[in-house]
Amino acid sequence: MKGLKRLALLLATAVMTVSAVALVGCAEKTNASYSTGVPESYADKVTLIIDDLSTEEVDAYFQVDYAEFAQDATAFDLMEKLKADGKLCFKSEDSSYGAFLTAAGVIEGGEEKYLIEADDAAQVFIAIYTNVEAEMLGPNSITYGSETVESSAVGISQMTLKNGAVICLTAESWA
Ligand SMILES: [Ca+2]
Repeated sequence: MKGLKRLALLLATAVMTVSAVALVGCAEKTNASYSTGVPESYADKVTLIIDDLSTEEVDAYFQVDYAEFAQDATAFDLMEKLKADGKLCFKSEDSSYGAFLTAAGVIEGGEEKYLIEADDAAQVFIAIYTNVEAEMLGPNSITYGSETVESSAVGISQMTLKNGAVICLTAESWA
């Protein structure tokens, strides 16, 4: 009887050890806070894309359920949520028309990794695109799978969201 109890205890310890290893393995797999390429679907989601246009693929995208946002939520609320969730990093300055983005990137291995950055000396700024009709300005557009985004007519703090919204950030030169 005593022997059996000890065996049961040993087994339980072994199972716990295996579980702990499995959890660590899982955490490592989901370490990336973002995806690359074009999303399979935009339905019922709000998508934020960061695309360095000098590389062919979409460098990072994030998707959040549309249901998580209030009706009057802005694209900046989306960015703040992703930042609070430890997935996105960005730099912004306050301006008279709300936040002015100067850099955006991902969190990788707990570190901030900026993918696009504004650079006044090089005349590079963060350009913002959207597929929300109210703010689509054109004529610049980029197509990501089934969705086409156009230059936003307003700043990130004034941009609205919708079910299936795609907000895209790139770095572009005004020169
Ligand atoms: Ca790219």
